Amino acid sequence: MSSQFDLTDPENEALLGSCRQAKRIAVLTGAGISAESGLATFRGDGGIWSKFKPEELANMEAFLRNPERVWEWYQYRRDVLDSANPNPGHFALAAWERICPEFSLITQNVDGLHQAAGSTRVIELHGNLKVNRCQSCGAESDTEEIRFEGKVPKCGCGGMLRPGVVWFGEMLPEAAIREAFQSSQTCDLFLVVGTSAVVYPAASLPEIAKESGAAVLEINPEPTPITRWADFSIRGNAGDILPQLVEAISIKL
Ligand code: BV8
Ligand code: ZN
Repeated sequence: MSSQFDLTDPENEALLGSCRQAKRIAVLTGAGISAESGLATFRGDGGIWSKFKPEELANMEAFLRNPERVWEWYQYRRDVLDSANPNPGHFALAAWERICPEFSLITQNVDGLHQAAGSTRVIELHGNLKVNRCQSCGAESDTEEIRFEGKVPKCGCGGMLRPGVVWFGEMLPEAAIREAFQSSQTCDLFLVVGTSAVVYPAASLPEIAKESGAAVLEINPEPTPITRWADFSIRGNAGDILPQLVEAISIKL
């Protein structure tokens, strides 16, 4: 499906109307919005998980069983991230935030590209790849001086450091999930961009928004479990569609 978003299609008039009138917008993004920045998604062809199983790497048991293996994977992802930049999809959401009175950007991504694009109200549900956390005392540090080169990095207290991301089976950060639920319950437009909508509790947010009366717009080249009940579903790449959408509702990028 081409990503050409046909502005003249009368069906899009209703969509553009919802976007123009929206005063309170919440957005949920997933790995798909960073695909055009060259970062592999989790479940698509060649996706990160396709080589590994989440149970193999992104959970505490795997870390305690083989911390070097888990660190090797996260260091690889940090190194890839060093040469990744925000793409037009990230910049379009940052532009939209600047003109919308209430705009919450809820992300499952741990790559920090929304902040790099200028988004300021970013809720990171699954943590951030560029943070380390101590297994023993919980102290957090950034990754400037910490690199995995074969030995598990240690905290000043002697505890093992782990990447500051949320693993399967782990609670999401209290404040992040509270704010995310709050924005989903009060928004009048909820955008779902670049997520397969299979990871909970993040995937429950669009449902909550819908039940609370918001219009739900999905942007994804593939259908997802949300497609069948979303108010609008655009088949296309976020980096193409979002700039056209914000242009159409006349936001200067
Ligand atoms: C938890 C961080 C409470 C690490 C990740 C019900 C309720 C509560 C929990 C559960 C539940 N059911 C099951 C669970 C457990 C589990 C879960 O959801 N499992 C799933 C797999 C069934 N959830 C949890 O464990 C969560 N914790 O619930 O705590 C608790 C605690 C104890 C006991 C019970 C409950 C923690 C989940 C967080 C896991 N951490 N990542 C890391 O990154 O290494 S998850 C990982 O998946 C990433 O964060 C990723 O963001 C996330 C979701 O994936 P997507 O972002 O959607 O990426 P994906 O590749 O799947 O899809 C990409 C999409 O983009 C595709 O649709 C594709 O078509 C599209 N696309 C591609 N190109 C483009 C595009 N779209 C637009 N433009 C493009 N160019
Ligand atoms: Zn410590």
